[in-house]
Amino acid sequence: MKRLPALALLLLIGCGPDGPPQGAATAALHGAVHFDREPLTRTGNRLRVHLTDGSGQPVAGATVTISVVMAAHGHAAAAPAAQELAGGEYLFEPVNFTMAGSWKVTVTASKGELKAEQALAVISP
Ligand SMILES: [Cu+2]
Repeated sequence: MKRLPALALLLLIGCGPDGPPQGAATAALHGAVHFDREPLTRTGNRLRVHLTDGSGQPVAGATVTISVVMAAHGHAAAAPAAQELAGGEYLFEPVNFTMAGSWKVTVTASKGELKAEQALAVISP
């Protein structure tokens, strides 16, 4: 019973998983984007997006899309839909390039009113 006050204090400070997001710190969406394997191949690449909020907590249930564009030629390649994995991770597979050269892969993520976008310049063999 002596330790109860200390425990209560810890719970107040801790970020409870059941509570709704609060404050400005969580009102952000951050994405870390990477391919599973580099250098890239023409087809069959796997792109992962890991979403976190302003507190560094994973963000599940977001809408995440990619576009695969070769700007120099003014064309795009078909992009797969996201598969949502656990822990705020989203997988795009396969990411295919229809020709060798410079491509831009743009990731757009949104949840509620939060939005994040990140573009990667990549080279396909
Ligand atoms: Cu092209």
